[in-house]
Amino acid sequence: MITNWGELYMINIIGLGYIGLPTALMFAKSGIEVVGTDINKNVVNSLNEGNLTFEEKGLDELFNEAVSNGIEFTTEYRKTDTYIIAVPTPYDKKSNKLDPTYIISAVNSILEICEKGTVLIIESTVSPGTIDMYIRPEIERKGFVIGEDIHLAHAPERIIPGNMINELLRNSRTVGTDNDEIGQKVKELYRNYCEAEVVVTDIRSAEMSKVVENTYRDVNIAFANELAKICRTDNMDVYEIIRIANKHPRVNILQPGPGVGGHCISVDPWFLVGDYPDLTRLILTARKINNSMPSHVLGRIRDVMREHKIKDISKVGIYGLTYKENVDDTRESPTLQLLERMDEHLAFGVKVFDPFVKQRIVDHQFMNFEDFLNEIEILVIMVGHDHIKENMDLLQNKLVLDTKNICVFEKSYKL
Ligand code: SAJ
Repeated sequence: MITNWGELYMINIIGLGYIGLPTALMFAKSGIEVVGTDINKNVVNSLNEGNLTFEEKGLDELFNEAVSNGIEFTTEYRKTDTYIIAVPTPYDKKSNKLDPTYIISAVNSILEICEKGTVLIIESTVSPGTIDMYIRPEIERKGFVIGEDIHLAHAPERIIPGNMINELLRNSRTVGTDNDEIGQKVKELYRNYCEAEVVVTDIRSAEMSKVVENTYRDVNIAFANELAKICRTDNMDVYEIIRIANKHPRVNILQPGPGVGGHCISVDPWFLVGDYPDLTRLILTARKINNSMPSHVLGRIRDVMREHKIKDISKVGIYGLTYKENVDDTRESPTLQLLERMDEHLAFGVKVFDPFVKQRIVDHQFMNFEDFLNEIEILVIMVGHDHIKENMDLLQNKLVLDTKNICVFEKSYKL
């Protein structure tokens, strides 16, 4: 394939996690030569042995197609004309600021081997201004001229775990660059698999719009969670109220739940709070409301125990350890936060089960659903996996606290 910045003979994708891997597979499936690089040997070995490192609908088939198209996985960086960086961007919980260490390190490794004319695309989510503040100086310090030797682009991903492959194909995406010419070229690159609109803008707008999208969702969920608390005090049905309100053509309230987890929505708003502390009262309050939900669930567990005179916490079973349904990712999971709160209140001994989590990560975690059910009287649904929806009949003789509003029994307790 020929691109206008030269002959594209290969893309080197740096970081083979939740974003980098599916993206690498999509490019490989489209016929481009792809090398996937990750510093973690275990990840690379596992992929080379044909084993995926996380579960995702449709990923197996995509992986097989990419492998038959010759995708390579390695711990090394490769000399090529196009790099896509998809490494983690954690945030510092004290300063609420983004920690750019992994991106800087990836950029430096690329600069050691790349030639003039290289296009360097950052897909990792970054706070607005990160590329100006950390990435440009790093490139210039090494003697490269941006816009001549290195072309920079920010193309934040938008895919949602659980529906990644479909969204890679069909979600519109954003490409931020310094000039429209490179923007159009990067757009053409993504057109190899992306069927939707690709909007070209400047780098700062691309950075900001990505963070804004996730912050918008966090604020909307916080509104739903606040409504859930209001409705609880006066025994109103929050789900019915949201359902009716959403019939209004200009209202679209999301669903309340046990908290907001994952590495995106529960993290990105903090970037704005960290960088604009005096201007983010709404965003900070939303974060606090969502973070308060595991404690609200704990209060509801106590209500159910009190009503049924159950004193022994080991009769309580928590269903779901992942941050949301039908994924195996437990990062920032509301259940882990709930278990922490329980520990703080000396409520040890609660039982836990999640069909997606195959390793033991907490105390009293069961690997078999029926054994788990046999031990408990109160079941707390924290995650709405299809598995629990398909096994509702096994819950008939349990007290169910359903924080996801999926349980069909009339007697179930809600948030
Ligand atoms: N949640 C609710 N109520 C809702 C929806 C979600 O409580 O109505 C909770 C979920 O249970 C979960 C958390 O919010 O704990 C986040 O889940 P999610 O499904 O809303 O989003 P993520 O974090 O899996 O993916 C988000 C997506 N962003 C938006 O929808 C704006 C995705 O498109 C992004 O690509 C992704 O973040 C990312 O990587 O930034």
